[in-house]
Amino acid sequence: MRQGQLYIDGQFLDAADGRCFESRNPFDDSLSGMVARAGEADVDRAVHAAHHAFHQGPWSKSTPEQRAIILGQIADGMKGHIARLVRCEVADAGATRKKGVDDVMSTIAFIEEYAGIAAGFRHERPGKSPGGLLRYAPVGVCAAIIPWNFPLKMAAWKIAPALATGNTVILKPSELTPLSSLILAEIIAETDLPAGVVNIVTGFGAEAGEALTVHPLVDKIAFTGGTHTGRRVMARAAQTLKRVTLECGGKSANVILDDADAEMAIDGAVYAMFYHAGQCCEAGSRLFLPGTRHDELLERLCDKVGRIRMGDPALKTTDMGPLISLTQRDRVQSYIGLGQQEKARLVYGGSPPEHPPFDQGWFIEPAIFAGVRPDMRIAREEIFGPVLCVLSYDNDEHLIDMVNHTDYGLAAGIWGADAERAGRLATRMRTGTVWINDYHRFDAHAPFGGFKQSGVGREFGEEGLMEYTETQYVHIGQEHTKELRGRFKTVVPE
Ligand code: TXE
Repeated sequence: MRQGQLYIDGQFLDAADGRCFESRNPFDDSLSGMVARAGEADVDRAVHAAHHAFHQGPWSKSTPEQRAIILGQIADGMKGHIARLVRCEVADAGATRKKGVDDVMSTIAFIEEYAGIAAGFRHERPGKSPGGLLRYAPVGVCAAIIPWNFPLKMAAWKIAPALATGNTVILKPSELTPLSSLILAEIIAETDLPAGVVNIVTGFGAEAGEALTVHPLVDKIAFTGGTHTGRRVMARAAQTLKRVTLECGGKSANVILDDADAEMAIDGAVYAMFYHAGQCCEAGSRLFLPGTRHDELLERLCDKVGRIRMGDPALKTTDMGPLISLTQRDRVQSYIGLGQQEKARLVYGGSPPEHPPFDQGWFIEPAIFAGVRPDMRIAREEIFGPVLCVLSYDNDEHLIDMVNHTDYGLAAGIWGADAERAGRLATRMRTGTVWINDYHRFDAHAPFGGFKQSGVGREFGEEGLMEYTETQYVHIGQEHTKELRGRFKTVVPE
């Protein structure tokens, strides 16, 4: 079992009031760690450390190259702890071994990619008006609040762009999955990053999370989590007009066109929905089948889902592990009951297996509902578990109406042979991402985020980086151009 402390101002500390909390393994409810429970006083201390490091320390004035070196050191440090990090994501977050390995390796690759992005970031650029130049200054103290479905990945998705642009950070991982962030703290402590630039506080949303959202010295909140929580975070952050980026829920459409290769499309649909037991914000949880091929594709789908191997996430052979918590399983089960009440047809699974080894943890069989209509609650609300809603469409107009009939707008998938038609449909979808003949594809250069109530702002790409900067316009009167050339030499012409 791991013991974890808070990481504040370069030091490992207990909570000021000495409190701890348990982190448990969702496979068998065993204890996976005991960690410090940050309260308001600890958050205040971490924020002051980040504020001091930003305003008094060298970090915010460092060059892009220096930032890239530190990001490289973090990635290299992680390479020395790969097996440990994978074990941690499996035991603490219920990731299958395959997902755990993918999470750790892709996190390392992502940070390395960001080191390159940091090195190439042009924080001073010529403006369009004469004598004008644009500076992209760091926002300041950034609080990153992250969920439990991709704990290590999401920590990196927030910390890397924040550091690449010269900010300081307080990371609050989910109370359900605090352990990989603490390994990350150990790794960061070994780098040359100045104390106080990254601080990690483990604790609960209602305590540590809330304290961050209203702290006057926090300049930006970068949040990933449920839409309901996102709304509350934004409302509280509004008291001090913090910059806020939110990556919230989704009810993403995955569309199979009538000319699609059935095998590829059904494989894609199963991957889009059931990866990590459906606990992905971008999960393809509404599957649209053409009326003309509905029965054939549904049969293939049930057959394919029947081959998902549910089991101990630590085993290499397991495809699907448990849900994160009993609360989450109860929530998913209640939606399965609701779907039946709404008269959708449960054509596959949906029960919690009660025999060993499943009886100690938070398992539920994958479920498929057919005959789903767009106005049903199971088609409109995020379930965040392995429950797929299948809808049938008559033509492209009918399809687009239903795809966009949702409060969410995170992602969508299209499977088909006619690229021109798929591209045309993509432009009519009100979502931040559209994957054509692919799904769950993330890239440090590809902006990701939601239309509508799926979020505010973008992560990744130039757009994502800009979310961690403030634009400063500097005008240089003609008579001073010469003196200032030295200071702004990258952009003031000779
Ligand atoms: O997430 P929360 P929960 C969705 C999904 C899921 C639902 C609830 O539908 O069923 O949200 O999950 C912190 N102020 N997603 O309750 O509450 C919390 O400690 C500040 C989608 O577990 O959103 C954690 O660190 N912070 C999502 C983080 O917010 C607060 C992934 C996320 O927790 C807070 C997870 C508060 N008042 C759930 N309350 C996605 N987009 O991937 C909580 N937190």
